[in-house]
Amino acid sequence: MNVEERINELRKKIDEASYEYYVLDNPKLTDYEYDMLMKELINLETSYPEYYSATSPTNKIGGEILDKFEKVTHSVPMMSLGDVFNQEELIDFDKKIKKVAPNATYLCELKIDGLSVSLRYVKGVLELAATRGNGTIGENITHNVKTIKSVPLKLNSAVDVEVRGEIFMPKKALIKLNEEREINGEELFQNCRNAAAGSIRQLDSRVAAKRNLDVFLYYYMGDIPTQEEALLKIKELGFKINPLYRHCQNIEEVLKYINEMGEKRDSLPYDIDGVVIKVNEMNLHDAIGYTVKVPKWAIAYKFPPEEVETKLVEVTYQVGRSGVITPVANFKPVFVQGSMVSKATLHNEDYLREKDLHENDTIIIHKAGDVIPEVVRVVKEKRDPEAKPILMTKFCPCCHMPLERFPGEADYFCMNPKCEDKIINSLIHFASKGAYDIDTLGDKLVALLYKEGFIKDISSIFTLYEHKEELVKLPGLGEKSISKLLDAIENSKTKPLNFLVFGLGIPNVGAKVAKLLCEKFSTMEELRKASYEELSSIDEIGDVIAREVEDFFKRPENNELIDRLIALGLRMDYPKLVIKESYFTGKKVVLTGTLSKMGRTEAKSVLEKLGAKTSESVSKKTDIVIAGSEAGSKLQKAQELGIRVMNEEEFLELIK
Ligand code: 3BD
Repeated sequence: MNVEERINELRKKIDEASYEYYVLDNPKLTDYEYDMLMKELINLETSYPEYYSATSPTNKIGGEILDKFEKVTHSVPMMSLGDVFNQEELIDFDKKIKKVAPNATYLCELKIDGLSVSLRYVKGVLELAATRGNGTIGENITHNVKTIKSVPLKLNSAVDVEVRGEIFMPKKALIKLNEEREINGEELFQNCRNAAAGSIRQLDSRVAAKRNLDVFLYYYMGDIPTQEEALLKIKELGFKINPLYRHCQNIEEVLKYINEMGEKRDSLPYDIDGVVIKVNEMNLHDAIGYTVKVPKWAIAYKFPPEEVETKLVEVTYQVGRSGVITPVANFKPVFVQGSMVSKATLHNEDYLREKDLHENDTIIIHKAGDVIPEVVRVVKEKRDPEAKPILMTKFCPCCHMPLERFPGEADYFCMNPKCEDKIINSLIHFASKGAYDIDTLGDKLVALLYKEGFIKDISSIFTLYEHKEELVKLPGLGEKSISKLLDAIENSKTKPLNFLVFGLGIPNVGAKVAKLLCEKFSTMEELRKASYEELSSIDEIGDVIAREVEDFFKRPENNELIDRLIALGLRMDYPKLVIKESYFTGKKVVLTGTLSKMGRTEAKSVLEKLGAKTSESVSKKTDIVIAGSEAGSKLQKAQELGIRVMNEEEFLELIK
């Protein structure tokens, strides 16, 4: 078998395995076998770029980055759906249908809570994926949709076809994503739909590729007698359809379906917000008709968000490591959408005021996007007329110092640097996963060691061994657990600098920013003397962060802490890419077309080692475009913008 044949064979095998895994949810290969095939294919494609193919499964990892979203006009507008909220309204819908089409039956589907997408295939190859937009004009999101594992880049037959469906983020993927975002200090997504929308609106497809999006298709554009056959046709083409659809003969069966799905709702791995009921027979659709953009032959039955009543016990206040004060509603535990909850954040003073809570109030709780409990409202009718309103505290719940709220800010802060809760929470943060990650030094142990006077600041964690005799006597601890703890502390000291920088708790410096800082300033010595100008010269770092970092390292107490950490032997450097000074150093380079002597990944890595920044799209900021054979629109754009274009020979000459 020659190379080309092997490449084709690998692509076919991987496509089949992906289909079994992601569409059928029935893997036939182990992860290891799959990874080995993928590895071999990547190697071959890198060594033989002449066999590049836009539909190769290696394209699933993303790579394309856009400057902006392009508008696209749908070949046929995407319609809207009317909705009903109860049985009566649904029975009304049925009556109207039956007047015109007494023989109609219903095809019921789950209403996936995601965002609509249209996929266009030309000769069996995915050519365009677009959002719904206003129904007529949407946005081109092909680069991101290509990274969705269950979306075939190529169909089994070379047909021209358009299908539509709903992109969604599975519940588990949202939980995982929010955990990461928490560590990185990024805002959490409130629900699966927002997370899916935020992910599909990424210019960088490598970000979207990591978001575990998925899509159920439900609409086939073509001649087909029934919606049920449309679903089967879509499935046959190789797409994923939601398996929980049902063909109902009458409205009674529809109501039964709705009730069953309502029961199932919590246990499904994705969010649904209702059921869509469609007249199954396509030849009846025109007779039943349309109102502007809304078909009269279909309707959405919306489920109510699950709301539960309970009693407010008290509002308490938490002190964050930065001193930020968060009011928290504590209520009688209730079961909401699959779990017991007893607390919900009230965010800040303005939010608290808006909710208008009074002592002992009866309150309604729901879970935003199945994850985060929220106080929806107070049941005013059940309020004791004597009850006092609950107002934001003006004093720190821990150290009792007056709080400060700065103009234009929503939060109150405890400004006392000696506030114990602040210190304990910053120590907890330092030891936590994602930061210095000291195994076995959990939240409760940090609090205990602080209260008992063994740790006062970060550096004293590393001198704990001096107190071993006393530590083993602490309640709940013993020789064994203390030895384990001390070992874990000692072993943590070799972590690269970025974990320490994150652990220090500089305002606005999350895990990601810490890494960026260390990539630029590879040692603590360099970082601590970096100026505002140098800091803000990092692309992703803006004014605010640059100012915070500079301020942090200007403070003598912080510098003294760092000096102590250096003396205690913590690692103070970040393993840096060794950059060889060259023609490319500091230049922004875009690769396009096919290089004959080198794969794309290799070329990129060579350029980065020479200090170039590579990017996927040509803009005014690009310095050089390296154009291999069959370079297309990027080359054209470079020429339009008057950017230096280099061919492969020149490139190879310069990197010799
Ligand atoms: C789903 C229209 C029709 C083809 C019009 C009957 C309104 C969002 O799972 N069928 C589904 C789902 C959505 C649908 C249709 N079937 N339209 C459907 C749908 N199983 N979610 N939608 N849409 C999709 C919408 N989206 C944003 C703004 C306004 N309307």
